Amino acid sequence: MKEKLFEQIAEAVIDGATSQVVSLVNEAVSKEIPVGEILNDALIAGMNEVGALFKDGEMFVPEVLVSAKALQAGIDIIRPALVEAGVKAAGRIVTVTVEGDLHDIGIKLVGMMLEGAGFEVINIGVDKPAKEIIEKVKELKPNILGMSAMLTTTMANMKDVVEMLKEEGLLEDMKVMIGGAPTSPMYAEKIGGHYSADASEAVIIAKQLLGMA
Ligand code: B12
Repeated sequence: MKEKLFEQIAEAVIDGATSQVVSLVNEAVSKEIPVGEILNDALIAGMNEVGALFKDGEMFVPEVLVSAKALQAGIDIIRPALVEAGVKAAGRIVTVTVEGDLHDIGIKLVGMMLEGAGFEVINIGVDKPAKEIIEKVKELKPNILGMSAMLTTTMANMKDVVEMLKEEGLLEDMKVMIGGAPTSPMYAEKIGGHYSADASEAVIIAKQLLGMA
């Protein structure tokens, strides 16, 4: 039964048992379970539990990183199928983590879900200063810029990027999506972006922004 398998995969992510995640995800794929379900109901479910355990002080950063590595190994297996499941490129999205911030697990998940939904996604990395982000936007001409910040101290850098985009007239043909723990719909509205709480919602918002939903 797939529910049992999902539970085992989630457990393996929580335990940071990479080889177990790999073999269980391979098993799920060989049973032709839809990759979207493997991602959401098994892998991300496990990582969500890791987040909850971390919040409650029952897991610590090194363990979280081991879990994240196991999660990544699982994601790597289903990535080609996820991308294939998407239709033709629905638009180009550039993703980035703003200056001062090294967190990229969340934004990579967002990117993967967007790829799965048919978008072309280009991640330009972490700790990127506003100027560099603007240069990349000019070069890559995305339909959407997706920015991530996980620290209250780095969140403000998103505002600088949006202001520079406005100054350069780049917001006329492009939308900005933001996310990450300290951000909120109110903050997004304040700076002139669009918020989404998680990777699944990011797909819905991106489609809405491009008039596809
Ligand atoms: C893993 C982790 C790390 C790893 C990062 C590894 C990596 N490669 O990403 C390491 C160990 C490096 C790290 C370092 C630090 N961290 Co840290 N970290 C975390 C942790 C435990 C999990 C984050 C994570 O990956 N979650 C899993 C993913 C899937 O979820 P997510 O990131 O929230 O992303 C989802 C949504 O937010 C959303 N989303 C995210 N970005 C975007 C972008 C867009 C466009 C959209 C649409 C959606 C979206 O969609 C994602 C998928 O659903 C969090 C705690 C937590 N519960 O969040 C702390 C946390 C974010 N870290 C914290 C801190 C303080 C730090 C350090 C300062 C610690 C230190 N003293 O050194 C450093 C800062 C380093 C730096 N300059 O960035 C604090 C931030 C507090 C704050 N409010 O500012 C947190 C909240 C922990 C805490 N409770 O104190 N961290």
